[in-house]
Amino acid sequence: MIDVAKIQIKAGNGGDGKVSFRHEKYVPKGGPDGGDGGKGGDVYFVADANMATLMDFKSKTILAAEDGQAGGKKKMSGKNTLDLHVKVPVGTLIYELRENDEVLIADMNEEGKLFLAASGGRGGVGNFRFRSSTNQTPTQYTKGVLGGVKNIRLEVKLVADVGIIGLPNAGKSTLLNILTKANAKVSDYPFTTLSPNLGTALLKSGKTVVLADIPGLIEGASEGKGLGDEFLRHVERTRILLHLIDPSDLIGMEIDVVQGTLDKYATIRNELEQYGKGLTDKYEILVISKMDVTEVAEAFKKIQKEFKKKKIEVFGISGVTGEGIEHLLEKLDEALAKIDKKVEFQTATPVKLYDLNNLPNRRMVFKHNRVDIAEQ
Ligand SMILES: Nc1nc2c(ncn2[C@@H]2O[C@H](COP(=O)(O)OP(=O)(O)OP(=O)(O)O)[C@@H](O)[C@H]2O)c(=O)[nH]1
Ligand SMILES: [Mg+2]
Repeated sequence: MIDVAKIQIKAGNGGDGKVSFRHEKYVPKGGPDGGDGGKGGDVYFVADANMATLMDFKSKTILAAEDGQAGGKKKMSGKNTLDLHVKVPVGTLIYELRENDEVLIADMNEEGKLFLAASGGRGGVGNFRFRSSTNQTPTQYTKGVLGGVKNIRLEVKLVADVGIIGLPNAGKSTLLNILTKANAKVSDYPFTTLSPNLGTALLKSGKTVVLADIPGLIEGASEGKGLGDEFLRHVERTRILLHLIDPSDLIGMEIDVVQGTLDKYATIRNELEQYGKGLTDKYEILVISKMDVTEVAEAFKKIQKEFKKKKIEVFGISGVTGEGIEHLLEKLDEALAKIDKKVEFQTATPVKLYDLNNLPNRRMVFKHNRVDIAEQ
């Protein structure tokens, strides 16, 4: 899924230089003492791994750093203002829109990457600096330089290692918050999450895993029902599915808790199937949530047994007591290791090696500081 936003960024203008003269008790008209203006704030983009989408830019389309302060009396320079740091998701491409074309100016491909997109204007010069033997009462000053203004298009493809999927209210955001330091909104009504939240967790193997809390899917999502198939597109860009099922709302219903759980599983799997694009081929970890609820814990063994018949392993967790969380993290570690191996294998395409002395006149591919030549 590609998320795009058009925004304008404005760096701060420099503050103007000041014209002023000293006023002291017995010196009615002292020398010039107007200070210089401060520098305007720069606009930077910062790649932030905890940000998932460009949603924030849909409502806020003009982002301006503050102007530098004007110079003051007594040779006081105006304050330089703080720079503006605009957070964007890791993987954001930043294009500058010019009159007839657009130019890629940055690829925010790494966590913490900082990119100076527009520089603040220099401050103007106060009249103190214009003093000379022939100009003892200078009234000259210069204005601050205007800050840079750019029209920008942001584009991001969402990528996460693990997509937490399930029906609304399953406890997806709660789980994301427990597994990572995310601060996703949790509430007891469906569709609390309207756009994916991201979080990162450090696994025992030392690997970092990025998890995305995908908004609730419902029957018909693949045809645009509920929050629609947009979210299935987010699922497309994950490598592992963490399918979360909450049996607690089946308690007291006519349907048996175990059967209801199987039905819930089938509903989501069916939507993944309908959507296509290989979603059902993804590695899936099935997790039962809300194990702190007595009836859920009681039904768990039976649920496990039923899924075992389908050769599906089931984990149980509680977002309230933390039960099963460690075990789940271990499972994620194991799953990632398996998948990494597979990907390595798939991407190991044969490349013929040359050194600098026997370069034929072919397309060059730079890889790992070595010159490789791709066969054409
Ligand atoms: N008892 C219990 N309640 C839980 C647990 N996990 C989540 N909840 C509650 O279930 C409700 C829904 O939790 P959320 O984390 O918002 O669920 P969600 O799947 O993100 O929901 P949507 O974003 O609306 O799809 C909240 O009231 C949570 O407090 C759990 O393990 N045990
Ligand atoms: Mg949620």
